[in-house]
Amino acid sequence: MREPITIERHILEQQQRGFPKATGDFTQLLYDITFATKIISREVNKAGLVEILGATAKENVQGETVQKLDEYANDVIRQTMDKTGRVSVMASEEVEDVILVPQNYQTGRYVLLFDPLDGSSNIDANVSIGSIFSIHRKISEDGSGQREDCLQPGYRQVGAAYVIYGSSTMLVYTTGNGVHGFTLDPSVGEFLLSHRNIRIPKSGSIYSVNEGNYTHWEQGAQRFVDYLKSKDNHLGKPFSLRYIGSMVADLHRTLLYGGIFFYPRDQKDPDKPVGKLRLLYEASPMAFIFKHAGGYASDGEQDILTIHPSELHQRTPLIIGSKNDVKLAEEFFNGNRD
Ligand code: P6P
Repeated sequence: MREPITIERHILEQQQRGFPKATGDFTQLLYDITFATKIISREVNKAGLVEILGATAKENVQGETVQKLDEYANDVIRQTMDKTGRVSVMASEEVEDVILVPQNYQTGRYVLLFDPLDGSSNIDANVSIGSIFSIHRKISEDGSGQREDCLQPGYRQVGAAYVIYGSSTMLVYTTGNGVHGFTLDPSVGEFLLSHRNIRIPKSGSIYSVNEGNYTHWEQGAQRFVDYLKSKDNHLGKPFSLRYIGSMVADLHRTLLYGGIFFYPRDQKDPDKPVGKLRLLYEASPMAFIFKHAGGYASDGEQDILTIHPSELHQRTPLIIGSKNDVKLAEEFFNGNRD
């Protein structure tokens, strides 16, 4: 029997190996995140049985209907994290402004950005959904954290993680020293190491995009998809299309199997000219994870991790996956290839 390695032990070993002088705050912050996601997993996995499915009467800052589980997940993460003394400020996809540490509680050295439940419009159909986390160090001088601490480029992240609530609940994280996957064993309530040092194939044979938006795309994106579907591409056969419409699920498959996922800019919605996905708590943490698994993420012109954010909820086109496939996409998107 393989020795069970809990995520707690793995995080500690990573810290001892990488940051021997660390205070343990970062390690504890990661533990806190895993605790919050265990609670969310419990609710997601019984959602069909208790009155927590469906939508609230509210809209979030994105103008999207807030699902009951969205709100629940957001509250669980905020309440788990905001009094630990490890974060200075947080930002959530569900909350318009930054989330400050409550008065009379100690602030910490870290910044947590999160999408509490991505893909939540799929909840009622029992499609896999996920939580996404991005961790930065505080950079502002004074005690309490502030907006500028959240508006950092992705290359400054010190950690990133996602949890996929699917046929099993899996947590995938990196602190810059490889990408590691853990599967929740609900019988003991522990995340156990199941995918050691995940590496994405350099090239793949699967593409993942909502082709329903084809007519709204710029020409480069259209030509790229035409190329992928032709038998004259570099594979000599058409790519397979897989699209779940839940980013964490689509990206988890891409990370494990290889290939490319993209949500390009489109003219479909004048309010979202650069595409639908958000930079700070979706594209950036996923780009950090894919980078440390040997993959790459671009907005069509530049590495996602080099973008300097100006707004908490700013959107970005996203092309992410096997490095060779994303670099090829950039050539089409830039008009250097047709
Ligand atoms: P579309 C879910 O709402 C989400 O934010 C991502 O999880 C997913 O990749 C995308 O939107 C799907 O968007 O326009 O294809 O339905």
